Amino acid sequence: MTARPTRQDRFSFGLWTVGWRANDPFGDPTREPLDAVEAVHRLAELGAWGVTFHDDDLVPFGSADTERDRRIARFRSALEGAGMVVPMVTTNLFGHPVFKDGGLTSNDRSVRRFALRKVMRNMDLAAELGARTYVLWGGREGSETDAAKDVLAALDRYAEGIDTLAQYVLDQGYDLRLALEPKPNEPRGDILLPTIGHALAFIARLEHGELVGVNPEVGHEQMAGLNFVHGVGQALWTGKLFHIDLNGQRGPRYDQDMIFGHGDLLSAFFLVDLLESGGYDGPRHFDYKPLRTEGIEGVWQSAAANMRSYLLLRERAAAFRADPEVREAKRDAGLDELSRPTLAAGESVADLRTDRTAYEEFDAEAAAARGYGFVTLSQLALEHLIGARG
Ligand code: GLT
Ligand code: MN
Ligand code: MN
Repeated sequence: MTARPTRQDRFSFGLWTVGWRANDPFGDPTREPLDAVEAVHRLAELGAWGVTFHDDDLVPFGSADTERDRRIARFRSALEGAGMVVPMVTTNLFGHPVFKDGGLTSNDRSVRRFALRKVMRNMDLAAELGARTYVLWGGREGSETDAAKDVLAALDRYAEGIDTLAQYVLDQGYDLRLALEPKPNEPRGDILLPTIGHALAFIARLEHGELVGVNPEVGHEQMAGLNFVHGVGQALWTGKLFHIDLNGQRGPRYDQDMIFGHGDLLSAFFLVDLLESGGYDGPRHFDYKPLRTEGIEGVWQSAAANMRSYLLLRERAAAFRADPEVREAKRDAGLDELSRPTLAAGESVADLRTDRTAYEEFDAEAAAARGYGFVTLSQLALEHLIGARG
């Protein structure tokens, strides 16, 4: 197989992914801490292009300034040595108990102010390291009981928080865009902005919405039972797909964060096809958790597996698109016709209103008798995916 990752593929990993020590609600860590410098070098060797982090991944919460400077300097020289970039940075607004009722939407105003300052401080570092995207995952922004959260007020505070951060980016002249990451639940019982659609509607009401987009994660939409390809399609259509978290999930259950392709494989195939053909040129970022059963070798094998899954799916998707039989099946299925505007060039609503062929003379029974051939197309996709064709 030819699938070997290169820097041009723009694969990136969170420090918290390969560095996850595999502590879960039922058990202790099964792996030793991983040094960020080691992570940078190993990921670079595997062909990754970038690393991302939360403030607290790099510098433990509450560290003294001298310790912070020391850790940042070490990390920087590792990046330079390995030729790795930092395309995205994010903030931990969920780990410390102070954020138990959220960061930007906590009922406690002083916590909201602290959260804003924590983000702003890390934005300075993000800009310094050349990151272009700043992710905000509001895992603690939500509630377990509807009695505890005034949703309208919380959304006002959420919008105020995001607009304040966008204003900070503008004031500082940073070349950063903000990307909101939706998730329906976990760790909160219910999280605000639970899906891509909620996030897009929220962004449309912001004062600085032009600076804000989304960072959708495969598993998060699938936890909500939604079609990730459709959600990403709508984000692309809106010009808001700023970043993406790739991983695997098997249906609505807890957040599995599996290797990309190890969940809903058909959906992963169509996702890669969409990203590669739909004009997305941002990072291919993996947000997964190496299985708790694995030692450190398994961690590196899983990092490589994510990239390999993507590259193999990219090959398969390209072969699918190029196959003459597929092209014909797509035509038969009406996909060419879907790209044609429903009204003719220059046709007005009044013209449509008086077009007898569109309604009075339209033979609905004949049109209803048409078969669309979607089964053929779907089977062709499956056969390409499993390598049964070309
Ligand atoms: C956390 C979460 C992820 C987010 C990260 C960004 S943190 O691990 O589960 O989905 O992308 O804050
Ligand atoms: Mn997740
Ligand atoms: Mn994520």
